[in-house]
Amino acid sequence: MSHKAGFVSIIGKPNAGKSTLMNALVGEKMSIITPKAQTTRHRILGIVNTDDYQVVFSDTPGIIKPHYALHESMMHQVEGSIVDADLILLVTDINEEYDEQDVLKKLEKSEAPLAVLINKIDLSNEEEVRTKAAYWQEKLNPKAVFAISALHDHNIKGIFDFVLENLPVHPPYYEKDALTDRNDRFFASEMIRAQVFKQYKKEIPYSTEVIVTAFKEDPKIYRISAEIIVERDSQKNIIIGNKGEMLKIVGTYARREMEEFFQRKIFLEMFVKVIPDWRSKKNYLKKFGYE
Ligand code: GDP
Ligand code: K
Ligand code: MG
Repeated sequence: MSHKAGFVSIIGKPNAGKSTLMNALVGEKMSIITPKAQTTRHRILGIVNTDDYQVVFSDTPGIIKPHYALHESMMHQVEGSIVDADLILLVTDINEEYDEQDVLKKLEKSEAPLAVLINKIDLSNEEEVRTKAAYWQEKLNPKAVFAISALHDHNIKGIFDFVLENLPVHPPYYEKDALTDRNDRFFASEMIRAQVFKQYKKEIPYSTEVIVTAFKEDPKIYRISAEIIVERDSQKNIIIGNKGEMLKIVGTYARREMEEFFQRKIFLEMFVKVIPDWRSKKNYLKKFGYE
């Protein structure tokens, strides 16, 4: 018996359900999920291991036209994951329009086998599913088309079986106990960022970055310090809220998520800092981990 291993790239437009799918496939809350576009800013690996195989899924930012240096970094990460891919899963929302070429152009960078996943079929009907499946078959001639609901775990096993069938014979790329390429600091900052996306409106989530500045692991408690970075003073006031009440809400929910994720008590302190136009400044982007 020969060991299989490979990279499986999950790509698509913003909000198609890529991160929900990734979490369903790996069985962990690895990627943050919110109803807002551009929640995912990095390529995040989720690794599934058995004795016989190692599947390395890449969750990626939704494909958009870049408006900031930040977006350019996000799109480079998508392209990197497509170039590396042994297999590509294109996630589409059954109700989204697909007239422009952004996503399809990116796919031209790879000859890896492709499956189109028509997601959110719980919000649609059989006739629409048939129409969309025929549309994708005609448009991209993929190796397979799946109708799924990532949120309701519908047909996820079918995708996993397809992935295993199409995975190359190869030794493992990572340690066989690795679950991801990201560290605990990254996941802590993502859990705070998820709350920023959920609790604030308009441009606030998009103007915010979260950096974990200290992560101290005591046996019974993790002590975490984080900076919430925004672009303007007015945004800082909104993040903090009247008498600090908004920041307190963010901290409470983020702490709960962390306690579940790390299976530890968490002490969390947060500071809000203004860095004008950080999204357009290459030096800050680099410092924040966007290559
Ligand atoms: P991403 O931007 O492509 O990573 O999408 P997310 O995974 O963050 O999901 C965007 C939104 O779509 C979230 O509110 C999800 O709960 C929702 N969503 C994802 N999959 C499904 C699905 O199968 N059915 C429904 N109804 N909603 C879904
Ligand atoms: K999203
Ligand atoms: Mg996402």
